Amino acid sequence: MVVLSKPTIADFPPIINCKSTTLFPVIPTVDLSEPDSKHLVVKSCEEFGFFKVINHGIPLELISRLETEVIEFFSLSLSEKQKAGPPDPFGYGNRSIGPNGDVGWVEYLLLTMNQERNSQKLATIFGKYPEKLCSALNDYVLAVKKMACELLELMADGLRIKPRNVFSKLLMDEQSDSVFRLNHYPPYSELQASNGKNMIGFGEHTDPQIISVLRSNNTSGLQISLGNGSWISVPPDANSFFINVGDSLQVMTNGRFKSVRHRVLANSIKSRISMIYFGGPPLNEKIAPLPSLVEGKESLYKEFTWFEYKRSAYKSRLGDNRLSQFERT
Ligand code: GA4
Repeated sequence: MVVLSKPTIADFPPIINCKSTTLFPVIPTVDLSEPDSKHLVVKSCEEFGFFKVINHGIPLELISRLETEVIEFFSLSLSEKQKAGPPDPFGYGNRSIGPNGDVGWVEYLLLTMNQERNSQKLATIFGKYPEKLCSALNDYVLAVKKMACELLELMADGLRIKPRNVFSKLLMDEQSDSVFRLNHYPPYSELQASNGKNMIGFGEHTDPQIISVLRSNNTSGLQISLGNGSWISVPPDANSFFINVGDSLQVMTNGRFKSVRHRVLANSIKSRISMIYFGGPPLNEKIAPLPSLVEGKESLYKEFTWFEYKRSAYKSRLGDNRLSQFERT
């Protein structure tokens, strides 16, 4: 078994008091082998902006092949990994998240969907074309993107929007600005967090894109906000995927779907590994509420391009409400 080393994290990580956390009563669970899952998909996106997918058809072998490579990557020495950093925004990052001072108990690899650029970065570590990692990545991302498109089509169907590829075409576009993230949350010793408080792995935020597809190993940590100050811990399930509605989908559905606020708490005993595909539109794509979802109501958001939204996101702090400046007043 490969033992993951802890990243060198010099000063104190963020710590929070987590009194108001509960276990998810029942996680909305969408069975993709069920012919009529679109209603549950829509209901979950409206209520939580979050659901779990089972019977997804993605071979577990494909997932574990990538996970093995990822564990091997994070087991390298810090100086080796740092050769693929700093994340600008792509590459290896340790503790620091984004360009504006956010920190977490996490190390990660942020990758573009441009395979050429990824392999150039990774080649700096592996000394040659990092074939095994890149091929596992390609196969995984292809499968997960296909599932994300299937889900987006179920959403359009469930909302009775035509054409049903109105969302999925944005991910299928050659210019789609999608991102892939590999996170390693090392265990922290109880001593590092004081008074039984929890250490923040990845601070609360919403995802800017359309849809996020997360898969983690069997270590807990993910929490979802209910919007009333309470947080719900999501029991891990390594054989399933978890779906987040992103800010762009909230806008396109004129606020009907909720971009879910979420965070990750680090675990004191076990490493958590997560892999997330963030499906985004092309940079020049105009994001605005779909006319059929505005009919008879007011449009809640101004139109913006994905490029404009991203530019403002990279000026923000992780926990900021990035959509507020695009709301119609
Ligand atoms: C949150 C969702 C994705 O992980 C991410 C993150 C990005 C980064 O880590 O570079 C951001 C964050 C995320 C939103 C605000 C900005 C940008 C860090 C940050 C402070 C890759 C993304 O697309 O947006």
